[in-house]
Amino acid sequence: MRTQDTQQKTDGDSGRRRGDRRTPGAPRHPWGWAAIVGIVGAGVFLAVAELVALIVARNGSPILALGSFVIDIVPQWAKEFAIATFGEYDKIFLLVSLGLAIVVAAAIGGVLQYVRPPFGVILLAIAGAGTTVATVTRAGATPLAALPGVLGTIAGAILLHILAGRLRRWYRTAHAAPLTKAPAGTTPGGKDATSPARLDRRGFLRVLGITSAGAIVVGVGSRIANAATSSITAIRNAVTLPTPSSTVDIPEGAELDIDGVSELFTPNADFYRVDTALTVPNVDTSTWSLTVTGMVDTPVTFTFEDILAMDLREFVITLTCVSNQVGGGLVGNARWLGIPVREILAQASPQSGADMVLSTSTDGYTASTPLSSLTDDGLDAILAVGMNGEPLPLEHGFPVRMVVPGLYGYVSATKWLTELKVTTFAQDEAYWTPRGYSAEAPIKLSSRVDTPRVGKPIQAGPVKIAGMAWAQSVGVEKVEVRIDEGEWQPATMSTPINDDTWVQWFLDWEADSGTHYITVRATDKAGLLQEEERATIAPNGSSGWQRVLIQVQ
Ligand SMILES: Nc1nc2c(c(=O)[nH]1)N[C@H]1C(S)=C(S)[C@@H](COP(=O)(O)O)O[C@H]1N2
Ligand SMILES: [Mo]
Repeated sequence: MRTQDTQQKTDGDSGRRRGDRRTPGAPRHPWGWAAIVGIVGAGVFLAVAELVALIVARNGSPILALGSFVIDIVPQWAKEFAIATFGEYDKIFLLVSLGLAIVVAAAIGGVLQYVRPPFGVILLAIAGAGTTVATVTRAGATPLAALPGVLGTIAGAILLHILAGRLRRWYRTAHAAPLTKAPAGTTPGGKDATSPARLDRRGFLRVLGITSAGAIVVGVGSRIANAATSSITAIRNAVTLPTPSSTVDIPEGAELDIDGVSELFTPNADFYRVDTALTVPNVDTSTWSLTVTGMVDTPVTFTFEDILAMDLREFVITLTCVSNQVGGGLVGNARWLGIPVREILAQASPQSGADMVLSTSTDGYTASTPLSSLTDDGLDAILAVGMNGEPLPLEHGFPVRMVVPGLYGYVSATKWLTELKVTTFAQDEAYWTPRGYSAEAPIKLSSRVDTPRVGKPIQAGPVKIAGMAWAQSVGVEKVEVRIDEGEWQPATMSTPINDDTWVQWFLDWEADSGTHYITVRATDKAGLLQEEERATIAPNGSSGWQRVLIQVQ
């Protein structure tokens, strides 16, 4: 057995007092470490909260909510003092004070958790709950704004518990070490890296190091990403769309007044979103440009200002995703403000031999659209800057996207558009082409039932069966409904706005109690009857008549 003395003599790295019962690897200042543990726990809380805020609730950043909350409750004299003393730096003063307060509180929490578990965790939970309340009570906060605070608190509490536990173990082993026999083959004096105390120290420091580094990277990264988006939101809010030089007439009877049927114009907030972007691309209009390249006589580049200065018109086009299942909701209709792509292409003079335009997004996504679909005089394929009277929402392609009537979104509706390359199908391939989807994909004529719904029993008596039908670029000629195995009955259609938009339809039905099947099918203006046979979404869109099972009570 080693003696205390030998150990001390041979341990060169500590310079401890003689008679000190600590052994190599023992924490000199457990309080200091405990405080650091608390600060790292709080850091994890904030980092996770920022990450969750970035993903689900942009306005749910606890640190900013806390800052705003403090601004709201600070008495007037303190505000005036801050402004008088720090002038325009008063917000920075606030944030720095808030930061210091958090650090001090977190350090106390760490020490508490070290000496009297679980009081540190309890303190953190109280702080987390307070922060969450501050976040969800802010103006404009959604219920989702509670998630960052809640998940952050859970993550912080777990980390605090683990780290304090490891610190305690390290401290205990270190004190017990003199009584522990060193494993055979180890050098005296605890220089040996495998002494229990050193192992515990290493374990503690490793977890501490990884979590603090992780918290800094995740927290700072998320906050920056969130702030960048907020600044793009500000840029978007500052965009004034020009008045369209022509608008689309909405005919009488274009919209039916029936409960449960989809609105004729899909509100932007409800519009389906489909893309490969993990986070919504943030495109700054001042640096954005659109280039027309490839097989053209004169490549041209447009700025956002250039586009806004063009002869922008209003178009109503219904967009559809190839991934829409029979009866599904990946369809939406909007009033777009834009300019026909053919007018943009004309400025670059496409060369003969080209048959495709490869559109590229700022995030590298590409779509291949037949050149003819973009240049055809009878088809208004557009570059859109506005959607239902607003600049494009960030998720829907701000500042500029394509919208092509009659083609599925993946081969035409490139969002965050930045390049149009005039080329050939033989030479270039779009994002989805090598991934099992057709290079060319016209939207399949389709219809769906919106009401009544599966799983929502209805009362016997008069019922309005209603839904939507679309056959973009061709137009819907008729919609028919069949109850059970009865005759096909013609449904009444809303007056179509144009051939590029969907229509609503309804059928009056005297429902008798029991179980019934409602089947719907449409016919387009070219005389084509909707395909009865079911097809999967790959490679070029689903098909089949929707048949819904209804319970009548
Ligand atoms: N940049 C980019 N644009 C894109 C996509 C994408 O993944 N990235 N997806 C496309 C697909 S598959 C569809 S259906 C439409 C959907 O447009 P929305 O999200 O505005 O409804 O966008 C198209 N444009
Ligand atoms: Mo899609």
